[in-house]
Amino acid sequence: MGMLMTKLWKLWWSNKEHKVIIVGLDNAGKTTILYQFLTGEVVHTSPTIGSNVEEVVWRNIHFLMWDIGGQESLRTSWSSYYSHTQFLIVVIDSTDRARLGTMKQQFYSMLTREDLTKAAVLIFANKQDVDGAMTAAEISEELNLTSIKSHRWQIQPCCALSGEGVEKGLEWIASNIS
Ligand SMILES: Nc1nc2c(ncn2[C@@H]2O[C@H](COP(=O)(O)OP(=O)(O)OP(=O)(O)O)[C@@H](O)[C@H]2O)c(=O)[nH]1
Ligand SMILES: [Mg+2]
Repeated sequence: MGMLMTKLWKLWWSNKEHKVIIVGLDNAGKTTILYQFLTGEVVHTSPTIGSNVEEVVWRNIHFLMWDIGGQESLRTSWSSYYSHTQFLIVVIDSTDRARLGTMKQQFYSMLTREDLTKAAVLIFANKQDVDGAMTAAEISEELNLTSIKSHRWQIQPCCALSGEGVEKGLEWIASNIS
């Protein structure tokens, strides 16, 4: 009986879908990251109008990932995706110093949302391949991440084009499934 229960539990757990939403300003690399997760390859992207959704299965864990368009006119609609979110992925273009403040505002306003209180937060410091890109440590300091006590969070440098760092982010997410 014990064995059967264990098997059933494992089956149920592996079939359970974990909701992930991917946000960030336009051009940050969200869609590129989504398809890295899905295919391990770079796809040609154009700015996302609305959202893309894909089921990503990684080490037998099922994720339903929503990649939401980041253009200014679309940001007010982000909140319609929040309910039941288990993981929030924030993608930052590490070359875009000028708009980090805008992203910070968006991010802190998200952290106050009741429908995101249970979400763990992964921040991708993307485009690390570009010379002069801000490091994860710089971004962390700029966003004052260490002050965040309300959510579990992690910052991960990555390059969505080569895929470097992307899987590490997924590993962190997997290790924070509750
Ligand atoms: N150099 C470099 N370019 C990247 C990287 N990741 C994405 N890009 C490029 O950045 C551009 C925008 O990528 P997208 O994935 O479409 O960006 P997005 O965040 O989905 O943008 P919206 O859909 O408008 O919100 C594309 O030209 C990508 O090829 C990276 O790690 N390094
Ligand atoms: Mg996109």
